[in-house]
Amino acid sequence: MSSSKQRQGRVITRFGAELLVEISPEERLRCTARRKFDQVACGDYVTIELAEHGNARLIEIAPRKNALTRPDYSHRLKTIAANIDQLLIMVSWRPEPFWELLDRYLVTAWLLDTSAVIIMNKDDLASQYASEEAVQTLQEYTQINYPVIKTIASNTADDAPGLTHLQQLIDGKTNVLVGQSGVGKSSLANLLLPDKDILVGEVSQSGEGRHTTTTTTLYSLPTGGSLIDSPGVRDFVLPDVSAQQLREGYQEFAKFGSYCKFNNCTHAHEPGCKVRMAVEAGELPARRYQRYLKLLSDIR
Ligand SMILES: Nc1nc2c(ncn2[C@@H]2O[C@H](COP(=O)(O)OP(=O)(O)OP(=O)(O)O)[C@@H](O)[C@H]2O)c(=O)[nH]1
Ligand SMILES: [Mg+2]
Ligand SMILES: [Zn+2]
Repeated sequence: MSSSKQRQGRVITRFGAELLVEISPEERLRCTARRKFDQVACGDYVTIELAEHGNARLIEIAPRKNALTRPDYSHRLKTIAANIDQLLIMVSWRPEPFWELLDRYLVTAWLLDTSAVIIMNKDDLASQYASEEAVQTLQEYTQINYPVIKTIASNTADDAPGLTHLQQLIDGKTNVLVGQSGVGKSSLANLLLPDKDILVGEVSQSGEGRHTTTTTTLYSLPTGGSLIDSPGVRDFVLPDVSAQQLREGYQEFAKFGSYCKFNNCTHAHEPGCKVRMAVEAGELPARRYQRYLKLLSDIR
């Protein structure tokens, strides 16, 4: 029976047409994927078939709950990770925070129907590099109810601030670490996975990490759930979003936006816009709103 040669598992990582699939905590198998499975990605649930000589091949990808995508060098959308419960969006004080990128990831989390956690790493560098404006900008995310956790990923697990809180938030979920290159994603992954040895980039004078992460990899968390470390980005372009999706992705607008004069209000220039009034009254953070207007003009 061929079915006795079939196994189900989850994709841990992919190198071209080669996949590493976790069948159980004790068993991992290498297998190959044919071209029709070009979109298979880290986090996919798959069925593989064992062949002779220890070879295995992919025969089915289970329907996905969601997928995080990014355009590749030829501007084709590539799946980074599939079946995600939560985005861990990391920024740092150096490289300095790229707030617009953070906002795009927050909209993406809304689109993918995942929760989001904002991680401000390298908090040891705050006194040296954090401007007052940047500190306030970060504080504004707390104000609009996103969990914000400050970490020092270069510390050891014993004296790493925020780690316990973060562990509680990621427990049992499939979490993906995203953010600019060099912010410390792999360093934090090392802290959360003490028995792994994930390569971390030593930042040279040019600011370029030498061990920059090049493949997305899923790691099982000791307490259940998993953590996916992904390569850093220079930029992250929103996948095709409509103006409506963008404004819905700015979740703090919702409680004001339902009272706007026009029910398709873009919250940009319309009369009777309650979102803009809330911004003017200081009830919504103005900087977030300005970034929203920028993203709105980008998609038009
Ligand atoms: N001072 C300080 N340095 C840190 C901290 N966390 C990480 N680093 C350093 O930052 C550099 C980059 O860390 P990585 O973990 O490789 O960053 P990354 O986000 O995985 O980068 P990519 O894989 O290129 O996306 C390394 O030199 C780390 O040692 C921190 O909390 N404080
Ligand atoms: Mg990395
Ligand atoms: Zn409005």
